[in-house]
Amino acid sequence: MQLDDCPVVQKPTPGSQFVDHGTDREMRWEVMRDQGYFVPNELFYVRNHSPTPRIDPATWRLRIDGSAVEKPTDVSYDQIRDMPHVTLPRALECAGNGRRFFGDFQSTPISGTQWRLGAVGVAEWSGVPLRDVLALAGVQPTARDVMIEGLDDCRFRRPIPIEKALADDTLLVTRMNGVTLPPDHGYPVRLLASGWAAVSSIKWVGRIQVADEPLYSPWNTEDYVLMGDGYMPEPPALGPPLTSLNVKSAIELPWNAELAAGLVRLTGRAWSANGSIARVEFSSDGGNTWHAARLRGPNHSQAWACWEIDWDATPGDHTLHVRATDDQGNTQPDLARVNEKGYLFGAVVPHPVRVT
Ligand SMILES: Nc1nc2c(c(=O)[nH]1)N[C@H]1C(S)=C(S)[C@@H](COP(=O)(O)O)O[C@H]1N2
Ligand SMILES: [Mo]
Repeated sequence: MQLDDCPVVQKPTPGSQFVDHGTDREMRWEVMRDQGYFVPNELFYVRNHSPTPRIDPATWRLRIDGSAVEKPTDVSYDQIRDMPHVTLPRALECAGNGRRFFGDFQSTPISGTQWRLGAVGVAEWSGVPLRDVLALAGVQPTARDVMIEGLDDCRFRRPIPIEKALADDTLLVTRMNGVTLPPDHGYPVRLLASGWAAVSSIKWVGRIQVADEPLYSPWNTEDYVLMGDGYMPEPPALGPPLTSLNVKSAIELPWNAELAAGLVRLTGRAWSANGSIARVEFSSDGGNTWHAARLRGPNHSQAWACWEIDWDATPGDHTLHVRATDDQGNTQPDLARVNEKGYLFGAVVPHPVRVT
């Protein structure tokens, strides 16, 4: 097969907007500077374990089966589209976002996609609560785990506990930012597991298995589990499977940005998987003194808040630090806790700039 016939990612991802990590495309944070609250679909990061599949919605079916359904059921795209939808602003963030910094700033480099902070985005997701779709097959009270399976080549799949599957804000999504879900983001239907690492938000869903026993896949036993210092194995999983994410922030500037001396308006965003943002602080002296940034616009829980601050930039090389705190009292630490796969880098990130 020609490479052109089977691009990993279908949408254009020019180098001015994305960092190409092979199977993955990282959003360059500077592209968000003049954007509104949501990341436009064209600019949204992509994380693919195998190439974006082409799926015909006319023949697509969602298969719901397993030991805890009353009757195995096939659901069509039209059926899902006709069900009542809800729309939620939510961040989607890769668990490995920031992995590169374990090496860059903590001397513990970890293999895997070397993201800086661009494996995150906020969109307005419209979908049907998963529980309403599961109800078509009848869920028994003994249900325990729900495996969501994708139709990509690797059949990417990962189970979620029944409580998460039945939550108000766990959706089978058909629309992203007001338009039909784009192919790279899971067309025709993807899961949105609000507040959880995006690995649980399975794209191109084709099968959902509801079982009355624990379910396993490589992606909750070997990958997307926390391993190493202090994390205990949970057999057959090598460590606790990832669920919720942490609080983070980013500056809407290129890495090693070149700035003109004088008053500079710095902008960025801060986000938390566990609430809304309470405050954002800025330091240009290595964290000795911190200054409050202003929050602007919406500040939705489990999405993000835009911030800005004016900085009097003097010629030379500088390191800028931003530290976010959420309304649950979680603050970005100075160091991230190391784990073997490099997930959950939530520490304050030293962002280098040059002022001339
Ligand atoms: N079917 C399928 N779903 C998937 C993946 C995948 O490779 N295949 N990647 C997961 C991971 S690790 C992430 S971070 C998000 C990325 O979603 P996006 O590409 O829409 O940004 O999708 C998740 N869902
Ligand atoms: Mo991810």
